[in-house]
Amino acid sequence: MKEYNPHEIEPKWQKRWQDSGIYKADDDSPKPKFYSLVMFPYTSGVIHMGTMRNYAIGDVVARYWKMRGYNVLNPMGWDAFGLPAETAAITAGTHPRVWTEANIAQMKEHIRKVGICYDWDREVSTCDPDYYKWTQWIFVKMFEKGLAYRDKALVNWCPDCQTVLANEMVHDGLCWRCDSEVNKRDLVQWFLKTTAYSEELLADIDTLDDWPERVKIMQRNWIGRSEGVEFDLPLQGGKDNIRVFTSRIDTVFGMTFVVLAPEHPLVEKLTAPEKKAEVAEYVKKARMTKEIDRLSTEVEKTGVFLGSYAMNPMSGLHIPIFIADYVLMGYGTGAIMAVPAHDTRDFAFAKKCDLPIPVVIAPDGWDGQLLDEAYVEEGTMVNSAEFNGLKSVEAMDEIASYMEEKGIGKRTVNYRLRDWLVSRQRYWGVPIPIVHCEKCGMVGVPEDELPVVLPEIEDYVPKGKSPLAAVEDFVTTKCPKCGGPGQRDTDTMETFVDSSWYFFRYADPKWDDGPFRKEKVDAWLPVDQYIGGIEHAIMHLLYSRFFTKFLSDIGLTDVREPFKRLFTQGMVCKDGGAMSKSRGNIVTVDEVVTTHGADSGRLYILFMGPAEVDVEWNERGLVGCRRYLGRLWSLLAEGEVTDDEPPGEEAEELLGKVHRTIRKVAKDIERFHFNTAISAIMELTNELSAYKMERGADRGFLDAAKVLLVLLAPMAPHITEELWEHLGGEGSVHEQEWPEWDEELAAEKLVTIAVQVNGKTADTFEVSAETVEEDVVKEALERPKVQKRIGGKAIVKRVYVPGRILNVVT
Ligand code: ANZ
Ligand code: ZN
Repeated sequence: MKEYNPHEIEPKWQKRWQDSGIYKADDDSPKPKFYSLVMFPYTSGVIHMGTMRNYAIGDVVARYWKMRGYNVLNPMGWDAFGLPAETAAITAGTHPRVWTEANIAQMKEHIRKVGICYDWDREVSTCDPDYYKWTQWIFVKMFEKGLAYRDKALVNWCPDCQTVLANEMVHDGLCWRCDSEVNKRDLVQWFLKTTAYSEELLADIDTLDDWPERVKIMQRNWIGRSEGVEFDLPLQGGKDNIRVFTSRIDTVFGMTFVVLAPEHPLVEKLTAPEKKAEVAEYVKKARMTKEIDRLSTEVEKTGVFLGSYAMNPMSGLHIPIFIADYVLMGYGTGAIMAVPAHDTRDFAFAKKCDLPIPVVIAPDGWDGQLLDEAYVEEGTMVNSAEFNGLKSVEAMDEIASYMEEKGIGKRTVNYRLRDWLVSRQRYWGVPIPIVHCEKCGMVGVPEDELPVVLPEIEDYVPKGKSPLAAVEDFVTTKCPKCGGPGQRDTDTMETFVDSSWYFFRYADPKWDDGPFRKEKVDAWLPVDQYIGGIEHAIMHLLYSRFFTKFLSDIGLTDVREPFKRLFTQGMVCKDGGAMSKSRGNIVTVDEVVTTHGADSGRLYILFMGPAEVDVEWNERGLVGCRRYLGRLWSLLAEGEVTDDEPPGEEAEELLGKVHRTIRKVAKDIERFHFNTAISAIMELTNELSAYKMERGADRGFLDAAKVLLVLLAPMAPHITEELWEHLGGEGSVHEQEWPEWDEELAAEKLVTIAVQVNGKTADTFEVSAETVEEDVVKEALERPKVQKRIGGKAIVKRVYVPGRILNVVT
């Protein structure tokens, strides 16, 4: 046969696979199902080796489980709405739709070129009206259930993106997309009520046994459950109350002031006339301060006295009311009882404003002195009326019960999780399917009038207002309820809404009488293996879990958790940073395929390191993989293969190696250690090579070679297919069953090593016959008897007789 030429064999097999449809998932198969899913890409137009890692891993998983006898669903689609399409389109002068469609075509072509086995019959694109019709439908269902609502709120505004952002999209005070500083605005926006599921979203994390621990921790922290007490502080000379939330009710007698968030609705009312100017100034400043700085214990605490007082309902003390930016409107009630002796930030603030700092929780051995810093641990109750002498943990419970009995306050569970702000003042997204009617108020667009099609417009440059508002014949409509004049909502949904249910649609992608049929999704879901980046640990995974619970509650599915197993792959870095289009340090799939071929690229990306670890791109590694495939090619494609039976012992030795390799590769694939799986296959290749040199290509060689091809097929699908055909294999290598391994055959042959020190035997031990010298020496020198004999002297010489004796001379 000719030399190894990936550019010849790869397109050939890609076409054959496409024509034969071997990757189609079968809804009616009697086999057990396996749903393998990679996070679908944003349609940026390029697939680089960083994103390719994701698809390569998913492809191995899908191919492997197919060979293990499963009915595999391995779909692909496009997260096709979103800001970058607009930005790119604005600079290039093309319409976002045109830009997106061109990118999809190109990305699809690149994915085809690397031989990923998606079932393209199930392709889903979120900007396709056949898809977003159902995104809108789900939104209307949420609206009808009160889970989609419109409200005026203090929201995050990105001045650069000219739109609002959800809390999850503000990272350290910066916009997750463009890194601009986010500020706050009072705006009327659409929210999805994620908080209706706080409890369940948190509790069900415990059922996700096959999720990475760190993702579960991030989700738990984000939901942020906190138990405490909520109670009202009566205001002096008014009927209003200030409601506070505390997780430390045991410290209530130490409250010497109250702090409101600067944005708190009572601020204006509680500000004394002579304080108005100062307060207004402070509020303005606070609004411009980043949240991260506001919460930091490092930053100096500032605040303003409002000139009015409230009462501590437990001690009866009258205490001053302040505003300070370290209290946030978005958490708890937006107001706190300040206990300077036991809270670090309150302490700093009290010091600065010269407020009293009475101790109410005494540390062990406390002598009544004032504190140098806040004491935040547990202790014994003091200065707390009838609760004195109790342990603070007990007092926590007793005080809470007391307050509940007296009707002063009540135990509550507070969550950090906020409702999800989903409306955006941008063009390229799903129109919110709501009509505003003077008579009926807000009306959800009924199913038979969906989709509300995103109109084609010329001017979609952001102006801080929805571009759709300028499209008169879009806005003007009839109220679906009363038929009177109505106006369409002009915001669009953010793209995380689109991606919160796409994995359901793959199970029934063409259904047009609903988002999907229950029997289809209940047969395919949950996703057996989800693979994606750690950057989605919170947003996408949380929103998808929320959607799943909602869809289940309205009877569309029995599934309550969408992703059974989750794997987060590490990043591919180059020049000191993660590969990304914006950083300009990418290696594209296209260039790798063009220079070295798809199989080499795939093999290298899997071989670079453990799949969960970040790795640095290195061209030489890629070349090495190409070389390996070249060697494999000459080994199997050159020379005659005979039907001769090999002699017993030699056949047995090779067979042992084959079975050990089958076992290792299977186990490694299942735990995402593709790199060591590939090493094992490379070792087997070397063994075969030595065998061929000694014995020639006989029957034993042929059998082992075929197994090797099957094991390598999920990783390098083209070359294995070609060589399989060459060796006379039946059908496609990808339709072979994963070979069974025989533990007995796979058992390692053991040998006994005698360790001699200066010619005298010090110890003997057993190792696998295949252990290399380095490991034998290491183990030998660690043995106590050997160490004793050496007695700390330097080793000047050592001689190893393989499999028998190690002699060291001191
Ligand atoms: C009094 C107190 C005394 C507090 C003490 C702590 C220690 P977690 O546990 O995270 O839920 N807090 C409440 N609402 C706040 C807001 N909007 N902005 C900033 N801080 C707020 O935190 C609950 C605690 O955080 C509450 O308990 C409150 O301070 C503060 F020795 O109340 B604590
Ligand atoms: Zn109406």
